[in-house]
Amino acid sequence: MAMTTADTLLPVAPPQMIGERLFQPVRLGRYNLRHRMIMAPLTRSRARQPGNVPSPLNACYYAQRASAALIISEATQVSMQGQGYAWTPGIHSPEQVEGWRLVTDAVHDAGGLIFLQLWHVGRISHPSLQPDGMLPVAPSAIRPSGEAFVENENGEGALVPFVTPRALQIEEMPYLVRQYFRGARNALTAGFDGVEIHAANGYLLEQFIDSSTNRRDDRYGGTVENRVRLLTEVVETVTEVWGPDRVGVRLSPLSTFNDISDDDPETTFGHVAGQLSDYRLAYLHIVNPAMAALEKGAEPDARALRMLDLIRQRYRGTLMIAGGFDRDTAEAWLEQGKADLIAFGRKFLANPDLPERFRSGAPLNAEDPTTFYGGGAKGYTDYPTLTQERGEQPRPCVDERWR
Ligand code: 8OZ
Repeated sequence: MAMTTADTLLPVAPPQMIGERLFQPVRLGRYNLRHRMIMAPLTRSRARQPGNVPSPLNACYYAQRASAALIISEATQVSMQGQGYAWTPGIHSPEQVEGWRLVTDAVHDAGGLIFLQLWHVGRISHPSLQPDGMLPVAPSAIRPSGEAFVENENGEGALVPFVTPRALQIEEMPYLVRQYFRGARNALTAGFDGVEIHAANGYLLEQFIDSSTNRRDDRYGGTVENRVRLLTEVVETVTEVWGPDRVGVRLSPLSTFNDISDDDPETTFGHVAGQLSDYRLAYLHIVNPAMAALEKGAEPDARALRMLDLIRQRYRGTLMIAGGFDRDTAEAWLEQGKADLIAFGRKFLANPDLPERFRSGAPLNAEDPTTFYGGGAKGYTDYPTLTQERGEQPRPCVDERWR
C-alpha cells in the first residue's frame, strides 16, 4: 500500500483497513457491484461437442465463482468464422444460446452477475476450424508467426502452423458487424447481464487497430481514425442491443501476444481510449502492460506505466485492469487511483471463493497449467473452497443436479 501522511501517523494499520478499497462497492454501468474483484475472461476449451455448446459442467464452473463482483465469460466466437481454437464456445447457434442459458441461470441462482465476451479471432485461426475449410480472414493477408490450437484426427488437441489469411473485401465489412450484432442479441436471449467486446490480444478488432496487421488503403486502414472504425461500428451495433451501460470493451496496449504490434501505440491507444470515452460504456478493460513485472515482483517499466496513465487520462469512465495482481498490488493500484476495478484470471480459476480468501487472508490454491485448456472436471470444477478444506460438503453443483 502507498504510504500517505495518514499512514505514517498510525503506528499499525488496523486489520479492517486491509482490503478496504478492494471491498468497497462500486457502480458499474447499470449495476451496483458489492466489491471490486472481477473474474477475468479465461479460455478453458471445454464446450460440449459437436457444436461448441456450453454444458452443465460449464454452468457448474461459473456458478462456483459467483462471488466475483462480476464474471466475464471466456471468449466466445460470434460465428464459425470467428473461431480460432478447438472446443471454445460460440454464441451463434440456437443450441449454444440454450447452453449459455444453463450458465446464466446457475450464476444468477448463486447470486452472481455475468457478462459474455464477444470474440472474432480474425487471422488467429486455421482452415480446419473454419466453415468449409476456408481461409481465416483478416484486414490484410499477413501470416502471424506461431501455431493454432486445433483438434487432430484422433480428437485430441494439436498445434499447427498459422496460414496466410485472406484479406477482407470492403463489401464484407457490414457482414462482420452483423456477426457481432447477432452475438449481442443472442447473449441477451441467453440471459447474460451484459457483454464485453474483445478488442485485445491480437484478434480481429486489434488486427484492424494495430499498424503491423492492417495495411489497408480503404476507409478501414491507414489513419488511426480508419483503423478504429470497425471497433466503433461494433460498439455502436452492440450498444443498440444492450444500451451503453451494459457494454464493456477490452484492449491490450503494448502487448505483442499473437504476433501483433503498433508503430505508435501511444497515439493509437490514446485515440482509441478517447473515442471509447464518448460512448459512456459500463467500463474499459485493459490487459495490464505491466503484468510480467508485477508477477515477478519487479518495478513495472516506465513505458507501461505511462501508457496506463495516458489511458486513465483519456478515458473518462470506469477502468478495469487485469493481469499479474495479488491482493496487495490490487489494493495499491486502487489506492493510487490507477484503476477502479481489478480483474483476476488464474487466481479465480484456481480459487472459486477468491474474494472470501482475500477478505480473510487465507492461503490460495495454486493453479495447474496442465489442465487450463481442454478436458473435463479435473482442474476445472474440482479446485476446493475454504468450506471444503474445512471438511464440509461442497454446495451441490449444477452438473450433479442436472445430469
Ligand atoms: C489463451 C488461450 C486461448 C485463447 C485471449 C481468448 O488471449 C484468449 C486466449 C488466451 O484473449
